[in-house]
Amino acid sequence: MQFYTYWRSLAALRVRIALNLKGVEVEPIVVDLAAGHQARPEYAAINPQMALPALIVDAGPALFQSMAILEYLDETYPMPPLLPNDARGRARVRGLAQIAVADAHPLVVPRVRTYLEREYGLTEHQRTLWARHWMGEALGAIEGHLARDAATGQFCHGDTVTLADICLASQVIGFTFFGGTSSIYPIVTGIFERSMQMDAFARAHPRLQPDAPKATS
Ligand SMILES: N[C@@H](CCC(=O)N[C@@H](CS)C(=O)NCC(=O)O)C(=O)O
Repeated sequence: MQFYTYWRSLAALRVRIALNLKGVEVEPIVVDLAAGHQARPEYAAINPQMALPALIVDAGPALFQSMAILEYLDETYPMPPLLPNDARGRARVRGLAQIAVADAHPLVVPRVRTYLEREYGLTEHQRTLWARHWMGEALGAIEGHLARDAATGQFCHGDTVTLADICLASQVIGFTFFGGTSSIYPIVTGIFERSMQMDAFARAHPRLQPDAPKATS
């Protein structure tokens, strides 16, 4: 399987965590989003949306959209399961995940930040405030749902990892990219820290990817 990825991509991060949890080996192919390489014809031919991630299975066409890829992986590599076995539980897990993936993340992707700059002249600082605002709103909403529901356990839904924890991790890490501090969301923070103690999450961290810029002291 070829996995089109970039260190800073939150959507690719979600898939990386799932691949690690399932023990699935892939061949990573880096598409440099900062350099705009997602718009190159060779990548547009793989994913006409010109967004990461994409996963080529059995010679393609590529799978696209991180949630669709996560569910594909869960169906084809059932252990460990990433969705509860009851309909209500699955609806809750998907609901929590979608607050991050469907509501917040789309507002902060490079093409939206570029549009805000090009069409409205927003400075980098203003674009960062925009992104931090929407990422924080989502974390606040997730915190509210986690706080009020007895189904919350060591993780978002009970005591085992689900899709919701994967999306929560990408949301928290993304928030920090824009200068946010997630400690004001204590339940979210507890679940994030427990998740990051797991090897599958820790290894997937953007800063640990081979294409990430080297840390400067
Ligand atoms: N909803 C999509 C988001 C895909 C997406 O926008 N990915 C970002 C990186 S996290 C991207 O490649 N953006 C390219 C751009 O905005 O130009 C998913 O979850 O896969």
